[in-house]
Amino acid sequence: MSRTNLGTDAPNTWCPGCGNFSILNGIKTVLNELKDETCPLEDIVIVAGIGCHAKIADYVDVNSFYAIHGRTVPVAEGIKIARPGLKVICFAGDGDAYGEGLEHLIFAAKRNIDITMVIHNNRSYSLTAFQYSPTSPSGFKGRSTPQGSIEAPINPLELMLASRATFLGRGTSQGLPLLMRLFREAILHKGFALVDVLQVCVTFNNLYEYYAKRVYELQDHDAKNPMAALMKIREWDYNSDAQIALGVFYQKQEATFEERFKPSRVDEQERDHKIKQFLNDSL
Ligand SMILES: Cc1ncc(C[n+]2csc(CCOP(=O)(O)OP(=O)(O)O)c2C)c(N)n1
Ligand code: SF4
Repeated sequence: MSRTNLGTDAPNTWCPGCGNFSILNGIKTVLNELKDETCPLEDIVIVAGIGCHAKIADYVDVNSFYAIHGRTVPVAEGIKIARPGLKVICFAGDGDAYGEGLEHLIFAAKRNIDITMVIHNNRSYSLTAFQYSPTSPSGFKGRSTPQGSIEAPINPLELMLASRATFLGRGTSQGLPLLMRLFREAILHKGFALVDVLQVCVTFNNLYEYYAKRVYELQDHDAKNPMAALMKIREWDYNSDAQIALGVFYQKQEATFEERFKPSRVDEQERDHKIKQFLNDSL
C-alpha cells in the first residue's frame, strides 16, 4: 500500500461490519489532510492499548507504540514530555481507558497534557469475548454478568469535564463526516482532547439500530460554557433511552502541562551545566 493512503500490509482481523473500520478510515484521511497543512507524518505517534481497538496501530503507517492494557496514557505522556514537538494520538477501548487506565486518564486531563485520546467505546470488553465494561448499561448480559449487570454505567464525558479536560467531543462509528471533523479538531487542539466514539461491536454488542434512532448533532451549542456542556453531556447518561447528542461539547484554551513544565526543563539544563563546570574546576 502506498504511503499516501497510510495503509499497511498487516492483515486486518476485525470482524466485517465492526465500527473500528470507520475510526481507521477517518483517522487515515485526517492525518493525510493534516500532513499537507501543519503536521508532517513523521511528527505523528500513535499509542494503542490492548483490545480489538488496539490493532489500529498495525493498520496506520505512522510511528506507533503498543502499550499494555490501561497504559496508553502514561506512555503518551512520556513521549510528549520527552519530545514536545510530536503529535501523540492514543487509541484506547472503554475497558482500557475508562476501566483499568482510568486514574491515568483523570490525571492527564487534570494536567492538560497535549495529547489526543480516541476512545473506541463499544461498551464491552470485546477482545476477551464480551465482559461488561464501565460504560455497559444496567442489565447488560455479558460473559461475566450472565444474569445482567447490577451496576449503572459511568458517564465518561461528565467525568472528564470534572477532571478539567479542555476538549470533549462525541461521535459514532456510523457518522464518518462528523467523526473526521472531531478527529481534526481534537488533534489541532492544544491540550488534553478526548473524543468518545460510540463504536459498534457488531459481533457482541450490536447497537447500530439503538444509536441510529437516538443520535443528533449539537446545534447552537456554546462549547465555551462548562454549564452548557454539562447539561448536554448529562442529557444521555449511557443508560437511558434519551436522545444522544454528538459533536464538540466543551473546548477551552489553557496553558498545557508541557508549557508549564518548560521552566523547570531549562533549570535542569542550567543545573547540569553547573555540575559539569564544578566537576571540571575541581579536577
Ligand atoms: C494488564 C492487563 N489486564 C487485563 C488484560 C486482559 N485484557 C486484554 S484486552 C481486555 C479488554 C479489552 O476491552 P476494551 O479495552 O474495551 O477493548 P476492545 O477489545 O473492546 O476494543 C482485557 C481485560 C491484559 N491483557 N492486560
Ligand atoms: S469483536 Fe467486536 S470490536 Fe472486536 S473486531 Fe469484532 S466487531 Fe469489532
